[in-house]
Amino acid sequence: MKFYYGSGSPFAWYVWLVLEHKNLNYELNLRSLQNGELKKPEYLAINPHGKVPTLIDGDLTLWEATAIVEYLEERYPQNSLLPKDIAERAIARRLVAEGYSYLYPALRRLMELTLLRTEGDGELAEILTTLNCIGSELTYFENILNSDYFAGNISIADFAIYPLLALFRRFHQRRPQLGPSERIWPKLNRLMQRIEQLPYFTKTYPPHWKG
Ligand SMILES: N[C@@H](CCC(=O)N[C@@H](CS)C(=O)NCC(=O)O)C(=O)O
Repeated sequence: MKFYYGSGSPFAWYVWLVLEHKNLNYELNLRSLQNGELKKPEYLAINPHGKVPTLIDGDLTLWEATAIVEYLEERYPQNSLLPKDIAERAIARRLVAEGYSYLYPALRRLMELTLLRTEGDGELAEILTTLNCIGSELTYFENILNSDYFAGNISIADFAIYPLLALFRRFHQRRPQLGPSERIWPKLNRLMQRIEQLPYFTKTYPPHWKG
């Protein structure tokens, strides 16, 4: 398998954690999110949207993180990341959708207003509104996290949501004046620690976040 990812991309990180959890062999291909290489014909030939992640497995070239993870789960059922119970599986999938439909767009906006800019942050009022919106989403996830993981055992929900939480923590590390996050969402913080203790976690850490 060939796995194309970008450093710090939450969608790619999700797939990467799943590949590792399932103990699969893959070739890692790092692509820059900034220098335009994702929009070159060579890359567009494998992913018409010019985005990461992309997975190539034999004759199949697949993009869209959730589709890739569903494929991996069906094709390589070992170390399953979906609960056995049908209702619980639905809830795990719902959590992934909620993370990507509500939390991610707000995080993306926050990044556009701050870390992705080359010359100074955007309007403070808009940053604070966006932080508020992220805060509501995190409180929602905090309130429904009632065991070690979101859906009982470790599942797709934890691996989809963890990179979003890590992105938010990184924002606070880079902009400490805008307030810490750990105190406010203690259960989410413990979930992060659990994921970070997984034996393969360090391997998946975004290269440009190291050091
Ligand atoms: N819906 C896609 C989203 C992928 C996505 O937005 N990837 C971003 C990185 S987080 C990307 O490749 N951005 C580069 C670009 O748009 O040029 C998925 O689930 O895979």
